[in-house]
Amino acid sequence: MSLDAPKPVSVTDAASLRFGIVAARFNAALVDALVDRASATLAAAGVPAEAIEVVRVPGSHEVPWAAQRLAATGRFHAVIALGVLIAGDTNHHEMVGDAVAHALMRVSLDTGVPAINGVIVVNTREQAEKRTTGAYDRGAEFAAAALEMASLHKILS
Ligand code: RBF
Repeated sequence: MSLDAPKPVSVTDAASLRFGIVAARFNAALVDALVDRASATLAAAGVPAEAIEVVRVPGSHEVPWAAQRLAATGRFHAVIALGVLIAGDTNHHEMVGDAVAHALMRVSLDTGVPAINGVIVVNTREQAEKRTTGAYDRGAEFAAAALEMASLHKILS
């Protein structure tokens, strides 16, 4: 996919926004880095720590279910789904990645709560590290998308 990520827009109502984060425990160190970087970006924008709820699930396959449950509570302006799928001997990671992307889109459209797809699908651990603990700050990018969508959600509700 393209690396031409959008510049973050300035969100003026961040202090009043609430976020749910779902994080897979598979590839825990890498996903934890996404959680930390996303949370730091939300905090830097002015989101209070108590306005962020983190839920853990076993793997990326379970992420959409928890995202749906969080969204259905009505407590959140956006939900951020985080996981890291790394290729093994087969293309199982691509199949799970596709299913997760479709399911998260359904969560967004069925609940009206934006669900940010922060499940990274890569071929190697090195690629995963670059995008989680390394130079590409995908956690910050996912949080920036969540801030923008949460603010829009509030305006358009
Ligand atoms: N979950 C992930 O989040 N990332 C992975 O890279 C990953 N690899 C898996 C590889 C295999 C062979 C299996 C069986 C599961 C893997 N899972 C992974 C876990 C998956 O998302 C889910 O938790 C389990 O399949 C149980 O539904």
